Amino acid sequence: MRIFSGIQPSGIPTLGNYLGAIRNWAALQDGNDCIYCVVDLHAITVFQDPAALRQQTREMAAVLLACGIDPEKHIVFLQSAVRAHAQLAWIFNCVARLGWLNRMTQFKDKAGKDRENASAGLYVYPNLMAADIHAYHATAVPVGDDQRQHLELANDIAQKFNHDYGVEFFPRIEPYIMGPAARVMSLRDGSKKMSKSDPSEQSRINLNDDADTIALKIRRAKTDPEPLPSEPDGLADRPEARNLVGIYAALTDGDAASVLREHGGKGFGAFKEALAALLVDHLAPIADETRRLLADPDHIDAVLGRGAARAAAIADPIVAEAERLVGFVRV
Ligand code: AQP
Repeated sequence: MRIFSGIQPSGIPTLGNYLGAIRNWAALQDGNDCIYCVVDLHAITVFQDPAALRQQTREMAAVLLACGIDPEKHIVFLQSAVRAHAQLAWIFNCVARLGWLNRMTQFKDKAGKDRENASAGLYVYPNLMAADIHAYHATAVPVGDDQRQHLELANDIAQKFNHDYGVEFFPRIEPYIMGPAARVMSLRDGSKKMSKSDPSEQSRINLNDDADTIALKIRRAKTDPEPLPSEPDGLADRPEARNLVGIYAALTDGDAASVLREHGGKGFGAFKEALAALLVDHLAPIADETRRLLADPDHIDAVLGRGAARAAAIADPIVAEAERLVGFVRV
């Protein structure tokens, strides 16, 4: 099975990125052929300061390596270094229908009320994402729950391409949405997902937060006055409590029931302390290793350079064939 997934270097990766995606990427390496991409073309759909983008891009690559992704057995690279992504995205811009893009909830969330001022890139973001995956004929895509709709669109695009050109060229892809924390929510608002670009620093745990910062953010996380219920049903109308229990479950490889067997009936004070300790245990080694890797940016660049060459060797012939099917003349 060929696996593809990507992450935007649009800030410091969060606990949501880790539990919803990166941790699963690492786990899927055994027995699969994995291609993991830092999607910098996607990041600039919202303005990024160039110096900050360069820094965030290397940081994101370092985090992936620190989380155990093996760039020798698998492929880790930067999206902008492999031209095939943008080339196929243009073809997909001409295959996808406006009506399909109009239904994308991520665009609505990110553009907010000021739609007229959003970049055209943000609007066609899902077409580029479809190209990222189909340029490798990948069939499995590990993502957080927020990306489910984009993957359905990627399948619609492939199906329409195959139909329009009378071929069976792009395969169907399956989302891999794994674990009890496939959608980690903001620590300040249980109805909003945790995001690296949320203006509120208190809304998220960053993978480079130190122990004191993690403990403080968890202590300040929004909750309600009731103690924790003893059964998962009792979390139904309590999004903030459900979120913290989901994070605890993911970190202990359990589920809401196992967490509530241990902590049900207790107040949030003790539970938050236990959760903060678990988070520090998990995240401190990643932060230490990320710092160590970042001390040698030439090594990171060399890893990414080798990854890009190997990625292009797979994607270029696939995209060249898509261009031939469309009818482009090569002389
Ligand atoms: N809160 C989340 N819970 C679970 N999974 C999440 N992912 C993102 N947020 C959560 C998953 O992380 C992967 C990489 O995401 P991305 O960086 O490509 O884009 P995103 O989904 O838009 O993530 P952010 O953190 O919200 O970034 P910004 O703030 O820049 O938009 C994806 O698999 C995603 O599902």
